[in-house]
This record gives sequence, structure tokens and C-alpha cells, in this order.
Amino acid sequence: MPFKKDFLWGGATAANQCEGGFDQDGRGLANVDLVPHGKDRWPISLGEMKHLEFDDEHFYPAKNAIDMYHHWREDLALFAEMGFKTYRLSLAWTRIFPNGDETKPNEAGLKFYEDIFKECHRLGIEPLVTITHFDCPVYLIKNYGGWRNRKMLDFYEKLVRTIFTRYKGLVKYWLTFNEINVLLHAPFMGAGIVFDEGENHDEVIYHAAHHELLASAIATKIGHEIDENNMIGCMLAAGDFYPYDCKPENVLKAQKVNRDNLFFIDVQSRGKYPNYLLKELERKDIQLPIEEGDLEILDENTVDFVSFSYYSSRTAKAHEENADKSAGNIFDSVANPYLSASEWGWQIDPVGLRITMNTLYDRYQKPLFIVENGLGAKDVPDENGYVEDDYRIAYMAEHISEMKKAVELDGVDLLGYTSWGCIDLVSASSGEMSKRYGFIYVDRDDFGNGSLKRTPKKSFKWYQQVIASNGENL
Ligand code: BGP
Repeated sequence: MPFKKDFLWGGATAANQCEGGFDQDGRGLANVDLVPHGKDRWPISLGEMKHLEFDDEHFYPAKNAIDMYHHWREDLALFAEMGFKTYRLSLAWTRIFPNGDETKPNEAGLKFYEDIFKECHRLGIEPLVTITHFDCPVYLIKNYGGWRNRKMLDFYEKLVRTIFTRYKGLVKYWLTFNEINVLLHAPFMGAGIVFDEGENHDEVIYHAAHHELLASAIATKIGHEIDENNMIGCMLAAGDFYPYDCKPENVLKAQKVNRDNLFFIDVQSRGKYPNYLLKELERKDIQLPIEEGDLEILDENTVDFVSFSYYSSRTAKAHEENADKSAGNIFDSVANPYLSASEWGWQIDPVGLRITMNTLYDRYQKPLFIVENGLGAKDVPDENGYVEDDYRIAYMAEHISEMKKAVELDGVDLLGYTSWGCIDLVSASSGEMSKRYGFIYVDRDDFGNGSLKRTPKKSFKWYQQVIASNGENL
């Protein structure tokens, strides 16, 4: 049997993409609440935010989403019916500290998650908690400039102390920042960054990166102090870059772009800034805002495991000017002529999952956890709301089969697998509902219409028997 007996099968969501209830019980506004769906969404997430107001004329997906805020018991029951061993969810920072800098947390917010964790345990589901998933209080953005400011360390430290203490014994697996490398590609989503006119973007981004890396190490330290059983992980938007061909310049380019993203995990997992990054920053004349003691904190508090999302591999070419492009999770790449693509142009590469797992395991020698993988598709339900999503079953079966080879044939140590958007939710990149990943269909459209009724899809039963057979029956 390739997978361990206690292998953590499950699914993943993020607060802002499923909870809704944006103004319930004292919740404050977060960056993600300001990002409308539609054509403005991407520039905003790139940091080109012109204003920081909540504009009700747009449909803001985080506003109501699939209203898990009021449906979570029903949703957890469905996850339990599928046999989930784990459920990955994120905390909305602004439910717990509505502005981010209060001295006392908001009890209603803390209680909301406590109830969820207790119910998870009652159902035999181990919670896996992302502390921040594209989530930064608007108040901290307006008053401190988001993660560009070192003061964010104090606010984050307060948040993690509060949650590690309150949820001691209820939560064991934690992720510090969702897809930490996203801050390079979408700084508003990743770090609450809004650029000023004429600013050196790279400098702001690497300063924010240093602060998030330190915050992650501090969280790891505090998490271990409060409960030695805590397992704290980092999280990468992964997918190896392949060289377009064996032309040495293309191979070198692939190595470079892989490192651009991996440097975060190098710091979180190995405890040191790699030389290749330090040299690059030197060339760019960027000084990291390192203060006394920072490097020791990074060195002494490395993560317990490495988690990542995988949707596709990517491809790199030294001169990309005339190359075909393919869309992808957070960033585009050169199109790989050997791969087909989803309706959104994301290329499909199950073997790439095995390759990526091997890259990460060779490099870090720490247990891995696949915390996102899945197919975004336009599901068409029948009159009863039932979806025959054979395409999703095929995608997942092929990926799980490659994941199995990485474990069985290559010896990769893998803790678990949580598919992305196990229940339909709002898409992070487009803000649409119609890009669905779930095993459970939710009756809600791109404009906020629909009964919110939950209906298991064909993939629901399929995943149920995948879990029941510990990955044998695909
Ligand atoms: C990752 C995010 C998720 C999720 C997923 C799918 O980058 O961590 O929040 O949404 O991608 O992307 P999308 O929703 O854009 O299809």
C-alpha cells in the first residue's frame, strides 16, 4: 500500500472564497473584500489599487460567497460523508482582529472557528488551518501599508499567539501563509501592497517578503512553544518550470524562474537566504531590511513540513517574445506543446505533479503535503442540480495516480492530499462562481443569484471510494 495508514485525504477552502458573512458579528474588511470580480480584478491584485473603498456597485465575491458562514455544519457533514480525514480551511484575520491592531480579539470570530474545529473532531476530521490566505486587514493596509511595514510582525504575532492558545488541542496542522510566493506576482493579494507613484516595486516586494518570512518563522517558534505537537508548514504555489527545450539558455532560464519562487521555501525550510537571491538583490541594488537577530530567527525556526498547491507545470524560454503563452495559477508561462489545457487555459500535466514532488523532496528532505490540486470547470447541472463531472474525475485520477508513483516508486514522504475547492466556491483569480472545482455543486451564479442548495456531483461518490480504499481505487 503506497499511502500511510493515516494518510490525510481531504479537501481545501479559503475563508474569503466561501464564508461570505463579510459584515457578520464584528468582522472587519480585508484586502480581498475590495477586489471586485471582472476585468479590474487582476490589475488590483498586482498592486495597482487606485482606491481602498468598499464599492457596493460591484459584486464582491467575498461578500456572500457560498455563505458557508451559515452552512458550515451541513458542509462539514457532506465532507464527513465523503470520508474526509482532514479539512483545510483558512481563518479570516478580520473576524478575530477586525482592524488587525486591537489589543483584544473579537470573541465571536474566535468562537466561530472553535465551533468548526470541534465539529470537525466530532466527525473524525483533522483540521488543517491556513493562518492567512490572501488575507490582510484593510485597516493595516491604510495605516501601515501592509507587509511592506515591519510593524506587521507585531500584529501577526498577536494573531498567532491568540489562535495557538485558543485552539490548542483542537488544531495540530498549520500553514503560515498561503502560496507565499504569490506576493511576487500579485502583491495586493499576497501582502496588502498598494504601490505609490514612482516606487521601486521590486524593493517594496522584497521588503514585504522579508517581513512575511520572519513572521512565518516567529509563528513557527510560538506555535512550537505553545504546543510541541503543533506541525507548522510553509505553502508554495508550485509547479516546476521545464526548459522549453535542451538549449542551454532555456535550461538556465528555467532554473532561474524556479528559484525566483523557491527562494521563499529555501528560507522557510533551510533557514537561510540562498546566495543566488542575495547576489540578485545586490545587482538590483536592493537591501533587505534585516535587523539584528532576524537571521537567527529564520535559522532556528524552520518549518516541519512543506506544503504546496499544484495545478500545472510551467515552461520557460530565454527569449519569450514570440512564444505562445499559457494561462496558469497566478502567473502565466510559455505554452508547453505537449500538454492540453482546461477551459481557462491552464495546462494539464499529471506527470508534472510527480516531478514537482521529487524536486521539493530532494531539495528540502521534509515531509510534503499537497494542499491544493484540482480542475476548474464550467459544470452544467441537470434539472435536479446533479453534475456528471467525468472530466474532473479523470483529472484527479491521473494526478493521484502520479502522486502514488512519487510515493511508491520514488520514496517521497507525503502526509496528505487536499483537493482544492472541495465544495464549489468563488475563484481567486477571476472572482467568478462559474469556475468550479467541487465535489459538491452549489446553486449560485456569478452575480449572486441562486438558492445556495448543495448537491453532490458524480465525483463525490468517486472521491468517497478513493478515500475508502486509501487511494487504491481510482
Ligand atoms: C490558488 C489559491 C486558491 C485558489 C486556487 C485556484 O492560487 O490558493 O485560493 O483559488 O488557486 O485558482 P482560481 O480560483 O483562480 O481558479
